[in-house]
Amino acid sequence: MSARVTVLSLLVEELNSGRVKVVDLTQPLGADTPVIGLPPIFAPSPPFSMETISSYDQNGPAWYWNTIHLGEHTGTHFDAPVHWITGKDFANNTTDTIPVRQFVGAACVIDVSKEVALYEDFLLTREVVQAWEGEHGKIPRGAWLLLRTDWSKRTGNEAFLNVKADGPHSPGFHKDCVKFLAQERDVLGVGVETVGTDAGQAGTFDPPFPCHTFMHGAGKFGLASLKNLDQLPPTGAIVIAAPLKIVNGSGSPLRVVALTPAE
Ligand code: 23J
Ligand code: MN
Repeated sequence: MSARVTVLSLLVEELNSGRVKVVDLTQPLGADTPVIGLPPIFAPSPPFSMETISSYDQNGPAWYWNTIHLGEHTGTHFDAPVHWITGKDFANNTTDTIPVRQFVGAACVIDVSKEVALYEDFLLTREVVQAWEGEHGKIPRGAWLLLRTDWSKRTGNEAFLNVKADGPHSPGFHKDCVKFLAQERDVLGVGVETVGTDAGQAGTFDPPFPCHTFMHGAGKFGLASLKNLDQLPPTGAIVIAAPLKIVNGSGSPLRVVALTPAE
């Protein structure tokens, strides 16, 4: 008697042989994790902090554990549609109600790292996406659009947040591109290497924060502060991104992993 061969038993074989790799797209989460800075008229998100409950001591002689305190949108994190006012009235728009099917999706990776190296406020346009589609095929419905900028290779919070006299500078999406991806390609959402899915200067755009406005306004998701996008092919990888089941949560830190063909 032998077990039935299924796509899942084949996947296990491929994982065991190394023909499929698991890539960690997650930044470490700790006190040094950079947090988005907003104009001071708005409430800030606190930095991550951790306090020991016990450490094999009189507070717990055989166990070690901590309490953590953090904003939902800290480090590598998931943005739910309810995060933005444009997404507040959708059904199943919170971390605890999004159908789990949506936590697994194909990845389309657009590499704009060369453009971003030359211009840190680079915005992805619909034209660049369509040129990518000419080479790699049409973005399938329900896929993550991951923007590879190599921004995660910046070392230190100062270079990563890149705040200047006129505010933060980092790449993102042009509003027409966001509408195209959400409405004409029906993506699951967008994932980025920067601190948020909007460009650093997006607070000055019309409308402000167009990526949040139009993605969440279409019931779509966001993934921020990803890394290792340079280890993914343009197509062919699968992303697993399941936020914590926070009741009424607007998002959560999470471990994001990709399954990708080796080589
Ligand atoms: C609140 C306000 C503006 C932005 C954000 C949060 C994020 O980027 C986020 O983490 O969702 S731009
Ligand atoms: Mn967020």
